[in-house]
Formats: sequence, structure tokens, C-alpha cells
Amino acid sequence: MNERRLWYKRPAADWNEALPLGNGRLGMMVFGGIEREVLQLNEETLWSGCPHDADNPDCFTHLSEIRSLLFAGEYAEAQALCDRYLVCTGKGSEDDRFGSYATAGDLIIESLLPVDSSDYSRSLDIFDGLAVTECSGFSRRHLVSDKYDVTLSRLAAPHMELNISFSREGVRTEYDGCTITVQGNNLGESFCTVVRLEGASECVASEGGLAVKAEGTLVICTATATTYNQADPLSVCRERIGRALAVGFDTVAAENAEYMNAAMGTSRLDLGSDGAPDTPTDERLSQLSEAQPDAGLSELYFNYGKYLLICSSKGQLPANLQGIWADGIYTPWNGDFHININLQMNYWHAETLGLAAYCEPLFRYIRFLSEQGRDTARVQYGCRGWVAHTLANPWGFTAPGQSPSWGSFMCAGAWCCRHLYEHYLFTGDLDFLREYYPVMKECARFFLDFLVEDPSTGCLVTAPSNSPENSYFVPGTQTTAAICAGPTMDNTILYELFGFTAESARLLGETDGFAEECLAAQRRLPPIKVGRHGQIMEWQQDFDEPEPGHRHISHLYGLYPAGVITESASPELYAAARVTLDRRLSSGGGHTGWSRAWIINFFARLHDGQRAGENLAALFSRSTLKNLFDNHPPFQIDGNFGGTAGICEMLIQSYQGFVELLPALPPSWRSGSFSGLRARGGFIFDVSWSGGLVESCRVTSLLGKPLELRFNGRAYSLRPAAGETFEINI
Ligand code: FUC
Repeated sequence: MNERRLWYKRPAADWNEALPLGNGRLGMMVFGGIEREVLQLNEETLWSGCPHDADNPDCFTHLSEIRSLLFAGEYAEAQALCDRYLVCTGKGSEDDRFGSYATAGDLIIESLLPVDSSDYSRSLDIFDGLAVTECSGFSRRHLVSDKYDVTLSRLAAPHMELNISFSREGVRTEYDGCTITVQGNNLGESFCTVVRLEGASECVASEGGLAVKAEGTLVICTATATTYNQADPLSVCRERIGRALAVGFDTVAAENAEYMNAAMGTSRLDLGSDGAPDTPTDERLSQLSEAQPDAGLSELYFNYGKYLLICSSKGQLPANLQGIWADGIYTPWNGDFHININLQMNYWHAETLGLAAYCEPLFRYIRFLSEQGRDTARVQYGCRGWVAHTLANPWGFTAPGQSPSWGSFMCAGAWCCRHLYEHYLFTGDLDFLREYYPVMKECARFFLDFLVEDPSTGCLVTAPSNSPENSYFVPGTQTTAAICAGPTMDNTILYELFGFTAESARLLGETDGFAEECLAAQRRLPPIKVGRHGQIMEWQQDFDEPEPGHRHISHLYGLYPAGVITESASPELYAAARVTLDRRLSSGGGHTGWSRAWIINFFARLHDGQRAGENLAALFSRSTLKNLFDNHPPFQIDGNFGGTAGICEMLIQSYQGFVELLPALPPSWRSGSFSGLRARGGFIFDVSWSGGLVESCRVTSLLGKPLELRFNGRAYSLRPAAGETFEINI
């Protein structure tokens, strides 16, 4: 119940054991060292690289030839042309101008006196947003303040003698009085971090750091800013630190705890566990069985998924591949915004958990991509509208990657638009829909221009394209190719895009005929097909696969996150989806954290609580680091968010026009309760269950829409008023 604490009996052995703090703009990783403490800092816009035009006109020049080869079944030849032309100019993600998300650096606190480390513990309270390290010799508290936009630490000990320094390559570091000023430059921006101490009885600056003495307490405040979005970062840092120190640690900590508890409190999950306060978190992980998910850890993981989004997505940019936490000058996959599953998965749980406010950076970023992707549409493909591909960064990169096999995912932007419409479905916010309709419309317009008729079927298909990062054997050969026409995922994404763009036009009273264009194109998209193995076909042709256990299960997009494969509307596809999953899993699928997280959602949609639970347990035991970060490997935060979304999908589903409660309850979750879970149509549910059956259900209707509700084998048709809260008579 109310699992809120990660805790450990020893300091972090490495960064993957450190504890994350953040306010959506700043991040801090706390190692909890005794003689040597490291506080590793991040700022969301601290990126190397710079804006640069990577759109490749040679692609458009060869487009018709590539299409002819594809439709003639000359797949190897089409692949060869795409290897040359369906790429960006320059080196894509390996280009210095693409850049990488980077650390702001490490604040290092070295004790010059021996420390009594008996009774050591370190912890993270994810409701208060507070990391605490304590032992007989000292206690240290750390937070990242939402209100003051600084990190704040308070060290307490009878007498301290410390050396405090800052470490990062490529910067100028100045130690002066009780202040450290760090400044650096990248291609596209300059950045700075200011550190200021308060409460020292002595502070001697030298090139090696600040030699500090203090009695009782010492407060350390840091701020980081960049010219990505600040004209004068140094002044901004100094001003923020001044404001925070003026009110003091206790006030800042209390205000931050109030903010965090409110944000975390929008929803709650109780799986009947007594918690495991006397077992350290790393030991709980190591004691896990693979059979069924540990109830207490499931609660903690659910809360952690909320915490990590609140801490990594409230600034200008959305949560990147590592949320907001990265400790290198170069981050794996540049720490960018991969948009062929990763960025989208970061937000799968947000609307259901009442965290829509933390989607704002995502929505703004999608609009940013739509502005940047207009040139890519025109130059790369000769089309109107906008397009983005697999890779994206804060500089506006929307071209394909440097290899078409993974970099030419054509529907990345269209998939992002799904989040705009989902927000409308959950909130009914017509003003939001009106604001973002142009983004959807121009995305749909690109595809109305880009789609071509497949001569063998008469259907409209994306050509060339690829089914994210997967490849097939060219028929009759052992040659592999990735480039194809009309992969199943594209067809399903566009089926939805055309549908919700047309519906949005209708809701907004648009009368320019664009909706009719979308619906006409929608009718001509290829259907989802079942292959010779009884599986959902990933491509238009029933190709053999060199990697049947591939981490991407893109052809099940229609099962989740989309809701076009359902038991009632498409029983054959619904059965084939399970075959597809079993084929992937039996061939080693689910081996990355995010892939396993996706599988949890798939089985929840198949109403299979047993398998959903097993895969949640597997996510914990195979793909979760000791600080509960998801592991690809390396650390990648999408699995945390996708796993939390999977827990939600086991408890409530609302994608079919009705709300279903406990659709996929793992057998070990026989009794429990949740509150504050949202459903499309603007409903909030508080539910308790016992023996796998709903015992109580309280509903709040935010919008006054009709409610079709199903649980315990019964169906209810309700017509609540807007703002009404009522109990269901069970
Ligand atoms: C896609 C995935 C990889 C990784 C990368 C960041 O390329 O296929 O597994 O998650 O994004």
C-alpha cells in the first residue's frame, strides 16, 4: 500500500544504482557516497550539435524508380537504391551537427575527515521528491525544486571539513569564495552551471575546488541553463539560486514535497501488499520470482512510472530516451527522441494517470517537428505537409537517418499525432483540438501526396518505407532487405490518422472537404492480413523473417496502442495477434525493456492477465536495474513508462467506446484497489476488487458524456451529468 520509497544499505556502486531527482528541466543523480559524494547534474536543453539541413533532394529524384522496383518485386535492387538515396545528407545521428544530449557535470563532495558510516542508508521518497543519505556520521538531503528551478542539498553533521569541486570535460570552471561557476560551449549553444554554498564557517577557493568547513549544516544550491532557450544563462542561474537561498532549504523542501505529492496523488494503486519497508529495493528485485509480479514492487513501479514522468517532462522538451538523466558527454543513441516507438511509449501512461499536464512538452515538440518537417516533405519527397522519420533532436532534425533500414520509418510523425487526438479523447478539450488540428491536417496532407497505388492490389501504400528496424528475406534468396511498400504498421497508423483527422474536422466544423479526402484515402489502405503461420503479416507479402524474435512488434500496432484489432470487430486478427506474440516470444522476443513493456500491453489487450502478469514479472527480473530504471540494456526510460502503462491496461481499458474494468488481472492480484484512473470520454474511476471481482466502483464524469461500462460479466449504460460523481450499485 502506498509504496513510495526506494532504499538501499550501501552507496550506489555506479550510475545505474544512483537515485534520480528532477523537475522536468533539471535532473540530478544522487550516488549516496560516504567519503565521496557525487551529484551528477543534467539540464534538458544541454545538447551538442546545432540546427542543420539534412534533407536529401536525391531521394525525390529516385523516388519513382524505387517504387517501380518495389512493385516489380525487385526488393534487393530497391534496397540498394534506398541505401544511397532514402537517407539524409551528412552522417545523420553520427554527424557532429546532430549532436548528443550531455551531462552538465558532476558536483563532487569529498570529506576530509573520517566519517562514522555505521547505520548507513540511502533512500528516495518519490512522493516527496527527496533523496536522503544518512549514517551515524551525517545526514544529507537532496531535491530538485519545481518552483525555484534549482537543485538544493542540505548536509548535516556536527563538524564538516570538505573539498567541493566540479568535474566535466570541455568547460571552464572558476572557484571564487563560496561559488563555483562552470561555463561551456557547444556548436549550437553555450551553457553554464552555478553552484553556491551557504552556511560555511570557512570557504577557501583554489584551482582544485572549495575547501569548506561547517558546523551543523551546509546548504548547496545549483542552477544550470543554456542559450538554447535563455539569452543570458549565467544571470538566470544566479537569480534562481538567490531566490531559493533566500527562502531556505526547509521552505523549498516543504513546497516541493507539496507539489510532488499533489502530482503523484492524481492516482493510486493498492495491490494489498504490506510493502516491504525492511527489505532494500535491490534485494526485493533479486528475490523476485518470474512466475507472477511481486504486488508491492508492482505498486512501487507504478508510482515510479508517474514520478519519472513528473521529473522528466515539464520543461521545454519531452522526456528523451533517458528521461532527463544522462551522465556522459555522449549518450547512447544520442539521448535523442527516437520516434518509431520510444518517444511515444514515454507517454502511454500519462492520460490514464491524470498526468496530461506532463504531455505539454510532447505536444509542443510535435508542433516543432511539424514546422521543421515541411522542408523534409518538400525536398525529400516533393510533397506538401510535413514528415519526420526515426530520429529527432532539439535542433529540428526530421530527415531520414543515415541508413534506410532503420532510419526511413515514414509514419513517425503520424504516430505522434495520435497523442494529440488521445488527449482530446481523454479530456474533451475542443480548444486543444482546434489548436493542434493544423498539425494533424498537414501530417495527413503529406500522406495524401505521398501514398501511391500498389498496382497489384489497387491499394494506397507508403512506398518506400520500412517496418521499424526489421527486415525480411528477399523471396527465394538468403538476401535480406528492409525497404518495402505498405508495411502493416504504416497502414494502421494511417488508418487512424485519416480517421481522427476527419473526425476532428467534423468536430471543429471544418468544411473544406479535407475530411472527405482523408476518408477516401482511408478506404483504400491495405487491410491487415493473416499469414501462413497464422500470424499477423508484418508486410504486404508473407515474407520469411531472418529475426522472428525481433524487438519491434510493429505489426501488432493495431492491437496496442491502436485499438483496431479487437475480439468483437476482428476475431480472426485477434487470434492471429496471439499467434504473432507467441512466435516473437518463442524466438527470443521481448529482450529489450521497452519491447517487454509493449508485450505486457499486448497481453492486456488480449485480456490475458496471466501472460500480462508473467511479462510484468519478466520486465522486473530481466530488464530492471537496481534503481528501478528500465534496462535495454543500456538504461532507457521508455520501458518504465510502457511497463506502467501495461499495469494500467490490466486494470482499465477504454479504447473501444466502452470502459472495461479489470480486463486483464494477473492471478496474484486477487484483491486490491485503485483510484484516479482516467478513461476516454472524461471519466475518473475509483475501484476496489476482491477475488478478482469488482466490489465497489465510483465514477466521476468530467464531461457528462454517456458511459458504457463493463465488469464482472455485466454491462451498464449510464448517463451522468458533467461533474457528477456516483457509485455503481453492484
Ligand atoms: C530504436 C530501437 C532500439 C533502441 C533505440 C533507441 O532504434 O529499435 O532498440 O531502443 O530505438
